[in-house]
Amino acid sequence: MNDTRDIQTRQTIVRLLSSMASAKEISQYLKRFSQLDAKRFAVVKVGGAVLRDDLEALTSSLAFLQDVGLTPIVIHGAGPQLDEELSAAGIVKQTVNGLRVTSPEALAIVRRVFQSQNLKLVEALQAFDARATSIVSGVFESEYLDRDTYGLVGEVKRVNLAPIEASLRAGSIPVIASLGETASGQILNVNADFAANELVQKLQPYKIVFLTGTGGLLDDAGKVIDSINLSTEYEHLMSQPWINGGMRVKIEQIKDLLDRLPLTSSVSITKPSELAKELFTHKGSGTLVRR
Ligand code: X2W
Repeated sequence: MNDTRDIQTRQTIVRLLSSMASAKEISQYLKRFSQLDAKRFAVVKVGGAVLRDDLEALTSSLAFLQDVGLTPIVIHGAGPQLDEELSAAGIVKQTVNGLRVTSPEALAIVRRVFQSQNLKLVEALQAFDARATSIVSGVFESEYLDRDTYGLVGEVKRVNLAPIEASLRAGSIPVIASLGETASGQILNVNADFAANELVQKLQPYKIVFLTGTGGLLDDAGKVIDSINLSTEYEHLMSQPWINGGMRVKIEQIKDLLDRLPLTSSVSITKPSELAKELFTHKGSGTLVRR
């Protein structure tokens, strides 16, 4: 970072953060995060809807983290973009248990869309003077989930950190697409929440953040729920008629993720413009899910 940018960045940081919390509070978090090994800081999952609707806030929030010396690991989906492109190609959407049944014709489009969405974020970050590395293969070693049911859909068997570590060593934000590949090199469509889950198990990061369009899990009145304690609230929550399909899958996945992590782990669901608030203030933002 050059001197002018350094000063500008500091000023931006002071302005932004002083509106959120005390300097003491923010410094505590900054210190804690900067003492962590780079790959243990944060995994940030970005839904396709966020790439479509909130790219500017996403880019500035991620670039901001890099400016304060923290490099998040970004894994993204592309669900709505895939819906659109596949439908434009005349491929009718079919899902089983929330997963897209993927034919060979569909896979060609899935690969193209993932690549273009990945580059869109990387280029937006670079245009913001941030360093970012596009990673669209080589991370998620996969096998067919159930070929008869889902077609070319993968489940992750092993996470290869080498491309991510190389990016982090260069101080560059790894931007990872959720495409998998089999041992014989067949590319497979992997649900981005599943891929994020496996990445988190492998890295055991300090912060796990899901960025969504809604900025958190919503209650029956459409208001963001502050926090959920799965050990006492899971059954009750899942029995509520207003929990829709997408949210049900999300809560189940987060439960599965937290069940496999230390008890102290938590997941934050927020929106891009509130990422810094979530990371650097006691109050946080969005929904905090604990075990
Ligand atoms: C997902 C991958 C994209 C994704 C799909 O085809 O939609 C499967 O369902 P979001 O935006 O994070 O939902 N893959 C197998 O998960 O994107």
